[in-house]
Amino acid sequence: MANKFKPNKYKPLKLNELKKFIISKKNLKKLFKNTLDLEVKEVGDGNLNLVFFIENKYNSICLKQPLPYLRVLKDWPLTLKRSYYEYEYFKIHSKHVRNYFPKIYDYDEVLRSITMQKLSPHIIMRQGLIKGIQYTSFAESISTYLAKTLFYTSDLHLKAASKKSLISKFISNTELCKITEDLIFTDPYTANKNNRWTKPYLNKMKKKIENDEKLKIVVSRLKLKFMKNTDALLHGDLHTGSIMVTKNDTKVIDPEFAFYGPMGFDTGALIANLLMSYFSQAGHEKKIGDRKHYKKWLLETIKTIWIEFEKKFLKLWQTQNNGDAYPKVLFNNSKIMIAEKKEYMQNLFEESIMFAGAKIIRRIYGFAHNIDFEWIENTKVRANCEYKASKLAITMLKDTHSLKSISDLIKLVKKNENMKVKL
Ligand code: SR1
Ligand code: MG
Repeated sequence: MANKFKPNKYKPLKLNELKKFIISKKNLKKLFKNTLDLEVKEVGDGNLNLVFFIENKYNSICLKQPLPYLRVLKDWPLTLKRSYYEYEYFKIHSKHVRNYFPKIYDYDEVLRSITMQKLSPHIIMRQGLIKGIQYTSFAESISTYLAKTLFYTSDLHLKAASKKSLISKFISNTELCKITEDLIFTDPYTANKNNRWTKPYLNKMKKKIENDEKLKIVVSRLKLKFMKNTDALLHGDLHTGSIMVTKNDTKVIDPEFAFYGPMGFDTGALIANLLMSYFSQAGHEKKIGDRKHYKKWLLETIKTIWIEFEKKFLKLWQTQNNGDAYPKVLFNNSKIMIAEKKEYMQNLFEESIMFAGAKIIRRIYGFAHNIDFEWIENTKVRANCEYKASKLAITMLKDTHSLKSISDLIKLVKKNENMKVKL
């Protein structure tokens, strides 16, 4: 049986071929002392890929394989090359944030599969948040992750030629970027057939969004930013379903949307998803008010993430500023440079807030929704939560300048949570 399984062209792996695949690859076979008792199962429940677990008593690994279409919508074709971008993202950022990734064991260029450590006892963060679990080390970890991944791949750290060569590696991830361009920045603002929302309660709000010309201009400017900015190598889909956690460990997964883009898109994705978790809590309470402390923790977490991210990013800028942007030869921590850095972070904050707003709208009125809201069975309660989140998102997009700091955002979040909603 050994080494017989060497396909020379792509095909989706079947459960009964997995063992043969593992055994055919030395680097994978050696992970298990004995391959006779390998157990395999398919566990994928995301929108895009096949995911398998392969284990015995010595080890457990996870194999992710793209399909040439969306797993959840088979008539939507999608490039297989997305796993290459995922693998490259892991490889490039491993230099600085290896601890925040699962161990990667193999990339198969034919089957396009990535085989990695099976994370255990980690769970998908979104599910933990729905259960009301506090992840007290998360803010510390993810702020480091964001500061390092964004800073080290930016012009502040890299020489222009190195950065351009990285850009060229990811420049063709156009199909995945197009999903984002359509699903986040266009479809929710129009009457697209893929959209859905909690009917009938949010019908009026959906119409309002479609008819709001200012909102559509703001979102279109944001889309342009997404398409043309090349600040740093982004994860591209950094929501709480792309993060696995235990109480004291954080791992980032699923970077197949990776591309060079505006930094605020990654920071914004995270903020948006924590905010949606916050607004969904009322729908997961067993009795009124029993998530009060949890909600407080969520807001503190959002605040700490931003404050720590800013601190860590600025520290890197001070100590690792080897890039061609703001060359050291011109500035030596001068007053004007300190002011410039402050302005840079302020712009990044506002950009993050705006991307976060767009991310919230897409998950309530677009194609792909979040289980934070979806798992609230009572549709009126769900719509109530979603309405408050939408109102916040619209302010974040249209009135960004009124939010000068993360504390301003938190204040507004609390105000929206307490608003009386008539649906
Ligand atoms: C068509 S794929 C829908 C969404 O799933 C991924 O997680 C991305 O967020 C994408 O937009
Ligand atoms: Mg994903």
